[in-house]
Amino acid sequence: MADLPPTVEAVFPLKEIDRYGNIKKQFENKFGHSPQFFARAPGRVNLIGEHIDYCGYGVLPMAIEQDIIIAASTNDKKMLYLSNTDSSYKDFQCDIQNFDINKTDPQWFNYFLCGLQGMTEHLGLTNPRGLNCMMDGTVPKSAGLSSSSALVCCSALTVMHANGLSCSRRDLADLCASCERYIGTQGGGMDQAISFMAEAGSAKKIDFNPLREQNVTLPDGVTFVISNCCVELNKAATSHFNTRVVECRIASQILAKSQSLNWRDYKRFGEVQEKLGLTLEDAVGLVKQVLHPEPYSKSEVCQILDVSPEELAQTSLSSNTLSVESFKLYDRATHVFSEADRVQKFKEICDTRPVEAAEKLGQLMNYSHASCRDLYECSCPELDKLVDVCVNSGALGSRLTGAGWGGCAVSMVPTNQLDSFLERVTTDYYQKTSRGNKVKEALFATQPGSGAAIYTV
Ligand code: ADP
Ligand code: NG1
Ligand code: MG
Repeated sequence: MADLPPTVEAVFPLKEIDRYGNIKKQFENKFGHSPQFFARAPGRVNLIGEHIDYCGYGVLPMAIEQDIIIAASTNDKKMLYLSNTDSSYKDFQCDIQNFDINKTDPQWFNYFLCGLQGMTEHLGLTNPRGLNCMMDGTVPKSAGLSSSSALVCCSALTVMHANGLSCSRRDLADLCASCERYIGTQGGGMDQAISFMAEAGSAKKIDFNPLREQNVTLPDGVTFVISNCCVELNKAATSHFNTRVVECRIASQILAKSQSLNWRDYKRFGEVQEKLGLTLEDAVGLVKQVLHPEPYSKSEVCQILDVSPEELAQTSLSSNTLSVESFKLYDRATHVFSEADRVQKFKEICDTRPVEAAEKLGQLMNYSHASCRDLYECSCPELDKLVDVCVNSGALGSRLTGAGWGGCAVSMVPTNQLDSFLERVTTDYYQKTSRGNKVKEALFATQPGSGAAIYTV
């Protein structure tokens, strides 16, 4: 069936042979036998549409070459044995059916457990097989390229295949979006969707509820370049991410209430907009009319929604945002509606190819970054500096990608200026900030890569 993740015999591209060979060798050293199969799931770069998937709006990512690979075999001991080729990630073992996912200390193996638990529940596995796994990752971690989701997706795929089962790519994407929330972050479904649905050579417009995808052909003559500002932020270890999710939820509920809707039925801007039959432009107008630009205190929110703080915790907060006291509803809502509009415009330009298409796309990327920086406040000084350097080095557009507060920028660069762009960014960001030794893994051109797959041996 075309919709299943491909299961292919392990004939690897030449440049990958050494990597898979090394993972196999490390697996054999650890477990004393050869792996039965490999699972692979890629990270992604989001070209535009930041922090809007969990509000119900479409996004425009593409898979990258960097990925998580798991070499695996089954065991009869009902145990999970998990190792990593990077020895800074310590070995982990637990009963395959009996474990806890720690939300307050999100260590690496907890992301694997998210995939394991999601798959076990989804497939109704009453008797899952024990697993021996060796993991290898090349997605820069905590840098907005979705190393966490690549890991969760790869884990789910491993569990599925080890138990002789199959599941469509769409179901896998939906289920992994849900089960990554066991780690505590209340994200949307962008990362898991592109990891499973990606096709080499094409970016995708991904829409949600229900999950849908369309190929987007990027303009000729430009190359997308990723640059990591080298500041890391683990989204599950802090409340930055969930605070934004919660601000959007509360703003949706206040907008719904202002229009006499039953606000308890609403959690996302997209649902409110649809119910009211508004365009995105109308929705920005409604924000101006209903919300005030100054931050809202928790007591003001409680007063508007006519609930106690305890009730607000139930209707709107997450466990790690219970003590947040100030909510910037106006700015967050304005970002989401205007960013959703930029995604639509970006797709339209890719589809219709007007004159100066690449320049127009670049401008949308620049506006997106400004909105993330100023309205959503999910950038950081190093990332802002890097985006400025990218624009001054010849990028037609540059913006933070992924959740932010550190991590990567994505820039659209005329292919005939790629070499000079890379040189200038190296000098003006990496060397000037004493990060010159990191440039090899931090700055690279990228192409739309392929989606998750199983390789049998
Ligand atoms: P990202 O933006 O990369 O998704 P997150 O903060 O969501 O960042 O997740 C990063 C976490 O994922 C890391 O702290 C680590 O626990 C886990 N992780 C990422 N890559 C690997 C890897 N190669 N091996 C083990 N764990 C990894
Ligand atoms: P990263 O940066 O990959 O952890 C997160 C969310 C996405 C999306 C982006 C911001 C998860 C698993 N991922 O990505 O759903 O909201 O931030 O656009 O929560
Ligand atoms: Mg992540």
